[in-house]
Amino acid sequence: MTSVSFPAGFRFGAATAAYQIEGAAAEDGRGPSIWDDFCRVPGKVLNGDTGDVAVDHYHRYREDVALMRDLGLHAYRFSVSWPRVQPTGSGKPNAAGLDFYRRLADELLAAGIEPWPTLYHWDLPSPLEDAGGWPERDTALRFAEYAAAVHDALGDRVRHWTTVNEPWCAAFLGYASGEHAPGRREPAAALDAAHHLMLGHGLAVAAMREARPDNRFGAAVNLYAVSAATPDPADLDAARRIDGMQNRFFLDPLLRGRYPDDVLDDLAGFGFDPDAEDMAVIAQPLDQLGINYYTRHTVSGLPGAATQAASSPFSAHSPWVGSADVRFVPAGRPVTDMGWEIDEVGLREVLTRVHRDYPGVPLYITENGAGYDEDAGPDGTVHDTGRVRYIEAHLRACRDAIGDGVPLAGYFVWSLLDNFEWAWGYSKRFGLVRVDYATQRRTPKDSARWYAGVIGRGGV
Ligand code: IFM
Repeated sequence: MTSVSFPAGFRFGAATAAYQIEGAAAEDGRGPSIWDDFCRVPGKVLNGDTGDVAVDHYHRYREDVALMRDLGLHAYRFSVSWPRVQPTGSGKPNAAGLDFYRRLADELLAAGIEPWPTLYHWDLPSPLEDAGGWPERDTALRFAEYAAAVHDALGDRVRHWTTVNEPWCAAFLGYASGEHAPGRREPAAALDAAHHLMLGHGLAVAAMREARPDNRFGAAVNLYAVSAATPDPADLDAARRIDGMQNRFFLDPLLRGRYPDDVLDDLAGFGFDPDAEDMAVIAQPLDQLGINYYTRHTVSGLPGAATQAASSPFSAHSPWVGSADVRFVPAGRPVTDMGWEIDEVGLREVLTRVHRDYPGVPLYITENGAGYDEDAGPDGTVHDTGRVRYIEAHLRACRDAIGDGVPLAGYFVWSLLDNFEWAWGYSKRFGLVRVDYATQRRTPKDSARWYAGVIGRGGV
């Protein structure tokens, strides 16, 4: 294979999220979140796992930053736990919570690593869910206040801000299929949740930008390549619908200030009637758009089509509001342990499509990586060739997209560390670094050493 280099200034990083790694669930004033509650409902998370301890990053963040420095990471994407900063979801911030993120940011900066916080990676404070959660407009207002408080504390040392992570998951897995917290199965409420997540994003960007116009603001959306299983009109329409709900339902409001007409037509009957005045708020100019990419959806609208294995252990209900009858069809590519087909061509496709249809925004891959449950040797080493192959192929696709003219400025591996994989508990491992959950011992996998080489050379 030929070697490829990335342009000077391209940022290589790795990503995590608070509930998945921090632990310390009841320390220093942290309040409960919907994930703390959800994990306690029997049958919601595999093996009854919880994020109570996770990988204890709250206490081991110095060791983890040292690992990042050894890898040569340019940037580290982490999320801020809302209930650590505002234990009840509103009101005066908890000083101990803000202090943790200040210490983390300072440790990163001292190691020469840029901190990239995300303000919402799914851990809504429980009292806000008790008041109705994301389907309630007030949650968006509370989110903007919380964002402003974190930004006020860290805006002097943190330049790149991501508001919400994967609003599709938060809205549709959380409120339509119920596979994720808070576990509700109310399709119409899920649509309102999605709208309010984007409204919260817009309000937060406006507030933070007013305080520090020189900071950079964006959101992170999970985008998929979408293909029709066959040229049959029913399959082509299924692809339009899934692309509509997964990709355009978020990209159009964020970058064009409106929902796609065909998607609104598909949703007739769900009472989705977003406030027209919200659209300009949602469409704040973005300094960066984060794209999380893992796989392609191949879909069919034909009743007899084969269906792919479920992507969550508890996915009996559909997250596809308005398209529950669409089938997800195996296309025969190799899969990771998540059952997700490996398709790096889809990443190039997504990047060139976003650049073509929504031009002018610097793009970052804010997540990409592979879940494999590899065996560790007695010394903790893991020869994770599958992960190396996955990341290398996707990095090459990124470089191809840059060659196509896409303004892609950075790439973050998901994830730095093995961690709590939501409904799958600790059964799926995405880390560059192996964590022995019994001892919390960290051991860089082969992929970590390989990625360090990529960063050192500026290419693969
Ligand atoms: O672990 C998750 C992350 O929290 C959000 N994006 C996808 C990852 C892998 O499922």
